[in-house]
Amino acid sequence: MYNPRFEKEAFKKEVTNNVKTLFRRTVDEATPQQLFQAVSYAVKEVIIDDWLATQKKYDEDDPKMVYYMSMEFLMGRALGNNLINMTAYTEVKEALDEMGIDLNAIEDEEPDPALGNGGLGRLAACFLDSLATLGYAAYGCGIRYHYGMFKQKIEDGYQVEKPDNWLKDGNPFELRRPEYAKEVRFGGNIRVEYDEEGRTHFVQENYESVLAIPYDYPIVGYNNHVVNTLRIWDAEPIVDFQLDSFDRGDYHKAVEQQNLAKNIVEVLYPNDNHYAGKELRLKQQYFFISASIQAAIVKYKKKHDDITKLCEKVTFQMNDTHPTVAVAELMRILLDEEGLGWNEAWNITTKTCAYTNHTIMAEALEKWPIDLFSRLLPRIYQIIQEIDRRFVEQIRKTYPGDEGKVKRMAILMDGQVKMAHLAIVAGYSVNGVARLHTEILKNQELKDFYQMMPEKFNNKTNGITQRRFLMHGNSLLADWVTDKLGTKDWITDLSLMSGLKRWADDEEALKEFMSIKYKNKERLAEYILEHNGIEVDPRSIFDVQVKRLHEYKRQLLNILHVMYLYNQVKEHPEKSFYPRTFIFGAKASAGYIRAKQIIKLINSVADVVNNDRSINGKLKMVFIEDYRVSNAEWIFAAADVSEQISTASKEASGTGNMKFMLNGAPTIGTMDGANVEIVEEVGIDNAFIFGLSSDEVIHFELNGGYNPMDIYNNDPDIRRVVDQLVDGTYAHGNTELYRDLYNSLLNTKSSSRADMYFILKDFRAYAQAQQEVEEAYRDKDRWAKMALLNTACCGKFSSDRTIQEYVEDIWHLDKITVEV
Ligand code: 26W
Repeated sequence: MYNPRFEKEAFKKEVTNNVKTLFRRTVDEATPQQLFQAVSYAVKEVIIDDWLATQKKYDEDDPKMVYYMSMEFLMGRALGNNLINMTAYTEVKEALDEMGIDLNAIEDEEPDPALGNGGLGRLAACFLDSLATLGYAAYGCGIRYHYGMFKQKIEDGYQVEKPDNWLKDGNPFELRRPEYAKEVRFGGNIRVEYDEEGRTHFVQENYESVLAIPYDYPIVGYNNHVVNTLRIWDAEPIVDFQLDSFDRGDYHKAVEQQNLAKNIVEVLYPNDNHYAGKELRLKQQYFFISASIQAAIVKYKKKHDDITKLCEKVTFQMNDTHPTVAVAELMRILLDEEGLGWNEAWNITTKTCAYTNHTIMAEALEKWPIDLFSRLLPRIYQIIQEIDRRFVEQIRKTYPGDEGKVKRMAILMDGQVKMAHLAIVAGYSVNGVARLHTEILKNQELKDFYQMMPEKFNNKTNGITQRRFLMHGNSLLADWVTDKLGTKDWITDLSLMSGLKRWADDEEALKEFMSIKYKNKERLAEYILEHNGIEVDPRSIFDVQVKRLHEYKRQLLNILHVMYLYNQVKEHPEKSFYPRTFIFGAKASAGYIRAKQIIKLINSVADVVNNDRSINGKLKMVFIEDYRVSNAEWIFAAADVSEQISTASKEASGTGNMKFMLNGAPTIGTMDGANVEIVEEVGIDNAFIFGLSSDEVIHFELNGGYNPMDIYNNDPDIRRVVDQLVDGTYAHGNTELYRDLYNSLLNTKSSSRADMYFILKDFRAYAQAQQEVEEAYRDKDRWAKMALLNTACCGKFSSDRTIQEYVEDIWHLDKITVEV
């Protein structure tokens, strides 16, 4: 497709000129990093035209907008994605080729922006892509962390965290907007004043403050000229450090404000699903929320003078409880700055805020100690007290005499502020992220709330963007899909993928499909050789588990099964065994000791297995260092088998599962999260499902767990692998290295319940399912068909579908079109 805005000669000239003005160099002299910058600025130039046009259109049409409030946006690299969405990838690649520049190499120079941990952050990024592509007005609101998710190095098998200095060379796509700076206040005390009319005013005194400076990133929609904005806030001291404050004896205060500004945005908390109660984290939350809400109100008031109609133009979507102070900050502005009464303010707030829950893991729930919270955010705390007082009154009215309800549902209880309760009480919508997850919320975790306000609860099954995870990550398959469907429309309507079903029995098509998979496996094999020094055979089954490391995700089940297979292969060399490569990728939260032991164990087993010549390379294991968005794209493209083996009920949705499916990898997994819906779409015969159901898990949990010793005592194969954790097999004779993992399974010493995540309970069923994977893979035609059907049936899992549902059921946004 000819794209006049990326006319080759003009683009080449632009790049050459950028190299000259930015770096005083010629193209030949420029470093790859400099070329990346020069190319990015040339692309940005075109994006800005659309950005301006989009903002102008918003000004004219005044559509309702969603502010997607999130502590995390795991964007991944922008250059390639922007080129794809501007439909200019091929042209630019050719233009650069003619200049002797390799676009792929240039793309590799871009730091992978990792302002997020895992699923929740990447979901936010996919949502922004879909919002722009569907033509909805949206802002992403977040934090410009100076250091994103740490870089992971593996040293001697252990995870070592290195800082991710992603801004060190500057970021070509960002735009600093000091003219929209906002002040954010912390601490101090609240003084009550009365005016002539007897109205109360709350004045915050002796506070510390920082200046929030927005940086805007363009979010390019696919082929529609829509460019939305991700606005992330940086912090600066409110007044420059001045000597005269020293004279005034305020030296200390000046230094403190300086430090506050520096610390607040310094680093992303690398915790996934674990609440640690750190004061700095609460500061981060209030910092970006206060700035974002203030900015949203200013923007609204520019066009509208009736603040009570805010909900007609604005929705604040809270990505988990992390942004939930938004509720109280909005109340504060309405009460203290707009001068509304409580009922009026509450009425607006409860029509404007909505909440998404992403986890039922108890340890993830944010419950701030009241003393910390009230000290840091005194006015916000007052407001929450009043919200709580009124809510408790309402509980007592609805359930007279039932103080159990009050205890379970109050926002303030046992010295804590329960953020989820605040979000539910103030939100007009509460949604889970997959059907099963939403049912568990309604029937277990949030049962009391569901009974009292059922109308708020709804499900929005997650999705992923096919632009990044097929077009960019797997261009061979993307082109094949276009060819087979005879249209490119699947790029914005993934339901069209079902048209591929008619190729499921076509021998030629199946061959093509599998040969693309093979090429992607070769590409990954090269990456592995380069990064791990391990040779893997692309003809072996690529069995992949990539995701954050967490006990509930059960990487340990996977690894114990590899240990079991290894025992089998050694013991029965005569038995046929289809060669397999087990691929892992995972970051562990820096303070999560057991997760880090599991990484060490993966690497230890890999060492033994990969170096055992007696097994003829039948088994290989690879731990891919520094799993992140950019290498994920290649990994999904190359996977044969998708490991989704969480303890049923624990994984809210999963989104990696959808990326594998899109790329033609059948799932081996439990009936958990969105796996349930994946199986529904693709058919039970095209997946490998095993293990306890979520009802069974919940039942066991309500009855104090189960006794893994029965299994250990009666299943010699299981007993053997469990014992191998402490007999030195994988630890050069050290019997203590994995003692804690051993104990966690059998509870001989550990304090928590034995085998909390039902690893031994599900082991046999898992091994059986893996056996079925092997048999299915041996039958080439059957496997190819299964793989193709996974791609063909993935239509539901586009984030375009998810966003459309949010729009229809929760946000009620107006579609806009932009012409240039
Ligand atoms: C307070 C610490 C903390 C940090 C992050 C608590 C909880 C989180 C997130 C909710 C963890 C997360 O990323 N959850 C994942 O969200 C995805 C998107 O909805 C789901 O697909 C995953 O199942 C869920 O684990």
